[in-house]
Amino acid sequence: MTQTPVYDLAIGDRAYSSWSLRGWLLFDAFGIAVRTHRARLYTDELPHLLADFFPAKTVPVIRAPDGTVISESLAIAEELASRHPDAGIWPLAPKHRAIARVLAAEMHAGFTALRSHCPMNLRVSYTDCAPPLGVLADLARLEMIWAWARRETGATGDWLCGAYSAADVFFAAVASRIATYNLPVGPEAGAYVAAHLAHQPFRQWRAMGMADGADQPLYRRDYAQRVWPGPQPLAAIAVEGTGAENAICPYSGEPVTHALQLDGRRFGFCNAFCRDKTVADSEAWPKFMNLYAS
Ligand SMILES: N[C@@H](CCC(=O)N[C@@H](CS)C(=O)NCC(=O)O)C(=O)O
Repeated sequence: MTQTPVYDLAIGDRAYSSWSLRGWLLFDAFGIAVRTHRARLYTDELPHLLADFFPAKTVPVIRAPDGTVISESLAIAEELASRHPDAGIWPLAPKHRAIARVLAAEMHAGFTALRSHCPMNLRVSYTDCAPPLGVLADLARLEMIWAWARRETGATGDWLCGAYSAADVFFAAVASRIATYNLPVGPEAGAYVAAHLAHQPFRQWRAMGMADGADQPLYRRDYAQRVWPGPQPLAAIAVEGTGAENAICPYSGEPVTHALQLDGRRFGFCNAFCRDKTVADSEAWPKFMNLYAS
């Protein structure tokens, strides 16, 4: 039996690595199969993993099925779009595609005040982070180019250039920062942020980020906290033992080794990570929700 060739993708901690989020969305949101390899940032794990992806020095980096190594998120977007022209990574209409490229490129190169004052942290949401003028200027610029993109492309739905595209991929981590740091934006930008927080691939990444290792102390801020402004998770909790309604894991089909409890029912999984990502946001996972509905 021939197997579908699969890409390899190296990423950092899902809760904190905003560029890794972009790399992963470029596969997941466009239905391109990928095998993910995760290393913890600021440890030897990262150079160790990157040794397999020479000469990359940062994540994300991918290895294509033909062996080519591609680093830099923008290059990954372009290369995947060339290799998968039907995936819809860029809009089809030339003008819309050009606008989406402008947006992604400006994000890739800029917004340094926002990026340094508000590093991505998907595990918390603060009431206020006292944004300095540079951050407010970055927000004003974002609102301006988002509105420009919608005007020029006639986009009236959730996304900037019509259907979800690489332009939106590049702003997913910006949306998360606006949510985490409760940054002041107008209603149109607020709706765009809400669309990202509700987008299933983003919810899945965030759920995995909640389960993906210990907190990184570097990202800790002592601001007052509020409830995450995106969709609220169902009240699932991790429980001891392997007793569950299902004998096999809804994701892998392997025997159950870990369990969660939801609405007084127990469901099982074949490893702690898949159990914990489901606890973090059960509704993000259709295979689990099918089991829950059965
Ligand atoms: N310009 C790069 C940025 C990648 C980047 O800075 N990645 C961070 C993680 S979010 C990283 O690998 N940091 C580890 C390091 O710099 O040693 C891209 O677009 O992919």
